[in-house]
Amino acid sequence: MSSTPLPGLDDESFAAFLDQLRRYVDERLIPAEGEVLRANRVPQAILDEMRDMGLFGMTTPEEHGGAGFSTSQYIRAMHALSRAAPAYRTMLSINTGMFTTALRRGGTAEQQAHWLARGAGGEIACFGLTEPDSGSDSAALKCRAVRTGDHYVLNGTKRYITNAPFASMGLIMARTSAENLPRNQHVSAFLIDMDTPGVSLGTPDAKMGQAGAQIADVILEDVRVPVANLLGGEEGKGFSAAMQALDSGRLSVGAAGLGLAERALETALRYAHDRKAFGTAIVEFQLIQAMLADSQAEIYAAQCMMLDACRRADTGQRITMEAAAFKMFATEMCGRVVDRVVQIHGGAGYLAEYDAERFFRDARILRIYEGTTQIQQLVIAKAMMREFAERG
Ligand code: COS
Repeated sequence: MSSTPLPGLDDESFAAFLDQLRRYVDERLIPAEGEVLRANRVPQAILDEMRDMGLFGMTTPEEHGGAGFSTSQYIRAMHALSRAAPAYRTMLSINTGMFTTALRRGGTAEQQAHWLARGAGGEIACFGLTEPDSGSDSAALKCRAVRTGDHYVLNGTKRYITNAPFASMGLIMARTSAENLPRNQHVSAFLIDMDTPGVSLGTPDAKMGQAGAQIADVILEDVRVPVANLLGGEEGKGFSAAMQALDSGRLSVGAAGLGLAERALETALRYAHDRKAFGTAIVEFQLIQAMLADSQAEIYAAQCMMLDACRRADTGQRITMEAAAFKMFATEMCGRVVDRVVQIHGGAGYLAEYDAERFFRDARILRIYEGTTQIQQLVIAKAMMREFAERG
C-alpha cells in the first residue's frame, strides 16, 4: 500500500500545463456553459477532450497511467477549472479525489493496478458513503455486506451519489458488522462495477443549482462482490479510507468555492463599471466599493489557506484540520461573495438572464456536501482537543 505524497511535475512543466488549462477554461469551457445548462450534462465532446488532456488521471501515480500530480498541483488545477460551471470539476472530482485517494491510501497493490488505471483512463467513478438515514453521522450507515464464501453480498441504498448516472465504477461503504465497533471498524469499503447484477439507480434528483452535475440513489440488492474487491483486503478499514478520501475531497470543494467566488467577483466588478446610477458608474460609490473590497480580501485569505494546506499535504503531513478549515472558510466566503455579487447587480441580480443568479444557486451546496460547515467545525475542534491532550 502506498501513502507517500506524489512527487508532482517539475515546476516548468506544471506552469505550462496550468497555462494551457486556463486557456481551455476561458476559450472552451466557459463558452460551452449554456449547452451544459440546457442539456443538464457536460457534452460528450468535452468529456473526451478532458480525457485526452489526462485530467481524469491527475492524481494517479505514473505507474498506473496517471500524471502523478502533487496535492498542490492537483488542487491548483481544480481551482483553475472552477472558474467555469461546477459540472466540469464535478465530472472529474470523484475520480481524482475520493476514489483515487482511498485506493492509494488503502488499496492493495492488485487493487491499485486494476482500479487506478481504469479511473485514470476516464472511466467515471462514484463514491458511496451517504445513505437516506446517515449523512453527517456517516458511521451510522445501514448498508450491509455479509460474507458468503469468496463473495460479499451487499444490500442497502446510497443517497445523493455524485456522478452515479455516469459511473461505471463505485467505491461503496458498507457495514461488515451488525454492531457498531470502536473507531468505526464496522465500516468496510468495496470496489464494485456498476453493471454488477443487483445494482440499480434512482432517477437523477432535481437540484437548486450546479446544472450538469448529476446525483442519484444507488440501490444495492443482493449484489455479489468478490472478496478480492474488499478495499485493502481487510474488513474495518472503510471508515478511515472514507475520512482520508474526504480530506482530499474537502480541499477540492474549497478550491471550487474559491474559483466560483473569483469568477463571480469579476462579473460584479465588470457590471459595476458598466452600470450607471446618479450620473456615474456605480463602481464609484463607496458602498459598492466596500462590497468589492470585502470580497477581494476574503478571496485572498482563501487563496493563502489553499496554498498552505496543499503545501503541508505535499510534505506528508496529515491535513485533516487544515482541509476542514479551508473547506469551511472558502465555501462560507463564497456564499458571502455571491450574495454581494447579486446585491451589486441590483434587480438584475435576481434575473436568470444574468450569471449572478446562477452563481448564487451554484454556491449553496458547497457549504453542505463533503461535510457541512458544522461537521468541519467538529473536525477542527477535535483536532485542537487532540493536540492539546498530546501536549499534556
Ligand atoms: N484520516 C485518517 N483516519 C481517520 C480520519 C482521517 N481524516 N478521520 C477518522 N479516521 C479514522 C481514525 O482511525 C479514527 O480513530 P482515531 O481518532 O482514534 O484515530 C476513526 O476513523 C474514527 O474517527 P472519528 O472518531 O473521528 O469518527 P466519528 O464517529 O467521531 O465521526 C465525523 C467523525 C462526524 C467528523 C465524520 O463522521 C464525518 O466527517 N462526517 C461527515 C461525513 C461527510 O463529510 N459526508 C459527506 C458526504 S460523503 S461524499
